[in-house]
Amino acid sequence: MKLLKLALIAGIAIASALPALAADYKEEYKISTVVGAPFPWGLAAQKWADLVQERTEGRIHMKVYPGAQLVSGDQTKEFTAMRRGVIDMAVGSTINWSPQIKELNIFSLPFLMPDYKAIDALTHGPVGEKLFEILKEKGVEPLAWAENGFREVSNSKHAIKTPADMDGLKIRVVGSPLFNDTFTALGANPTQMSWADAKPALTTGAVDGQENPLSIFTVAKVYEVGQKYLTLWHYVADPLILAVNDQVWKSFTPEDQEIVRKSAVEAGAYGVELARKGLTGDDTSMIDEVKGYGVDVTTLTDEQRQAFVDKTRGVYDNWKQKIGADLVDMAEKSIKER
Ligand code: X2X
Repeated sequence: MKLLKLALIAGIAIASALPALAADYKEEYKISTVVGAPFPWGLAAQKWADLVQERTEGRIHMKVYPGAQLVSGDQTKEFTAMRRGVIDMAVGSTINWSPQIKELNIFSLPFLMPDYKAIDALTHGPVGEKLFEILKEKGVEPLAWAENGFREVSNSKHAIKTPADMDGLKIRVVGSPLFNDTFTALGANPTQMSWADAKPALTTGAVDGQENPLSIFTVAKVYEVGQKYLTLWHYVADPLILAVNDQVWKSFTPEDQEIVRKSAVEAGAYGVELARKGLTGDDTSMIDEVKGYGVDVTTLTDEQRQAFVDKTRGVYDNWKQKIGADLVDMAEKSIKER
């Protein structure tokens, strides 16, 4: 009896001296994304999983589930599912999480961010920090930023050069009411639907147009479903956030947390690089690629762009209040000082 007690105490002592054991870990951690490889978004998620697999020597095995399949295709439910632990991790668009986190609508304020430096000034400045604090309060551990990209508008009818060209166009938009307001202000007829429903709706002509980054436009071959006219207007951009459910995060040892975080930062930076490929500096090969598919590409002059800014200013002002004027002021300042 005494021996047994001793053995037990020794056992407990050994167990408590050990860090949280890999044996406590799940066999698989599910990462939700809306699109998988070869989209930059999916490649970033895959890179995250690969780096963690290698660096933890398989202790943490992460698998990408694209197509928002873990939330039955309803990408606007992704954040809630992650918070509740239905999914373990996500590489999610700020747009898709904005129904739950109103502050994430900041990236969807029309014409807030004029260029890539402006996106970086937000994600890597005080605005990004504040947003991560908010996400932590909501029960997820945000680790890093990646990027979907500047969202450009396409349609099947005619070139869009002025707000009047949008009159009555049926445009598929994503899941935040802010998008409805923006397109309504421009005279278009917005319809909210998931990405899973978007391509079929474009194919049948149920909608005339859509807005998405060029990496989505090309990889998903959106030009094949009648989207002959594309306008580069840079009106909003959606960063992606790499995040982990809070309970899952806390179950990792400090050493493994460090690996998962560092890998997320690297995978995110890789994703940003891919998302911007052919769209920055001297390399505009992505635009040539799109033209090569027979798409009529319109680049707005500053004056033409201003007409869209003016038309959506009321939406901007209204949503600035909804998002939080302090946060938007902070964003405006970061962009000015970029
Ligand atoms: O649904 C979209 O348009 C997409 C793929 O860009 C997002 O998930 C925000």
